[in-house]
Amino acid sequence: SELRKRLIEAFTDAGGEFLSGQHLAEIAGCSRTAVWKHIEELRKEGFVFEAVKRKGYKILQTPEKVSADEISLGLKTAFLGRTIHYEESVSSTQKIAHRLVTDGVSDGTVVVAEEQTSGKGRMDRQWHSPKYSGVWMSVILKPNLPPPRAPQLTLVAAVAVVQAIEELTGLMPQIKWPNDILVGGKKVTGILTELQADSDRIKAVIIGIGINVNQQYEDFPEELLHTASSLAIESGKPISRASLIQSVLSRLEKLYITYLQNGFHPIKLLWESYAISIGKNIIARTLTGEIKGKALGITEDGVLMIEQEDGAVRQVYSADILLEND
Ligand code: BTX
Repeated sequence: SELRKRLIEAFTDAGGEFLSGQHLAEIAGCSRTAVWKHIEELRKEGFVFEAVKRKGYKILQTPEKVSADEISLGLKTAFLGRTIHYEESVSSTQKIAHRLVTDGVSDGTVVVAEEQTSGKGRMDRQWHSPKYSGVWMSVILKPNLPPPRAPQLTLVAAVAVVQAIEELTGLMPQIKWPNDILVGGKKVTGILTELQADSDRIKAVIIGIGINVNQQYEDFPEELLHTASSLAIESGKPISRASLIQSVLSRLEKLYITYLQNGFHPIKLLWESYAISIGKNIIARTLTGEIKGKALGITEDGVLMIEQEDGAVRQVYSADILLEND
């Protein structure tokens, strides 16, 4: 709107200084309440403001897009993300990636969107993916491997994301098997790995990575407030999504090459160094029931081992994990 344009111009002229609500109201020709509402709207579009009582508002960041150009500029990979498929708004980047695989795209193609209207979690759950505030991407890999090896790639991706978050924010994320990345006990990232395969060979794995980056508390739906967080909330500063994507891709490429050349073992060691649940009492909710016991670690295949009270060790291929004191 015209009014919002005037507000943006005022902030641009202010060059990073605080502008009082009163002053903004005069410039825009509206009430202070209306100014506040428009600022909320701008925040939803990716502007980041700091609001301080009696000082007013200061602009911290204008919306940064994660277009192919923005990601390519400065990307240090050999093949990962060399082809980027970018969209403003999609239902799910996974869906697009599946279609691209069927059409025959090259190994390492990445699909990125500013927003997902029905982002997918595991087991048909939803992944909340608001506009301009997160990394919503799908990475297409075509390893020459049998299908049962695919879950290991989820763990490869988890290590890459943890390392990228550490690099960009200084935070110390932890991994909850198999695919949750937590900061301060709250979920900041989810990973969903899907397959296209013949009976004995993987045609493509599609690794969906969702990272909460610049959301503020108000951007999360009520039901996620206690379990989810964003990198901006946890680190107290906005994070460049394009830089984060570049870092994830370059780390993922390195780890993936290590994995193909040397197998899962080196990845397993890294993964365990970030794992939160190992050695703790957990409950694994699987499709067929609950398994309770102590998480011993993961096998050389990436499968979770749980020691039950009677001493029996169970292997868990897919489950949701609760720490017993959660
Ligand atoms: P998951 O099944 O482990 O987690 C889904 C659950 O997490 C939801 O049921 C909800 O409770 C919670 N949740 C939903 N949205 C968020 C969020 N933004 N932050 C924290 N918790 C949330 C995890 O599945 C796998 C998610 C992969 C998402 C990526 S985004 C790019 C790609 N495209 C796509 O559609 N999915 C993947």
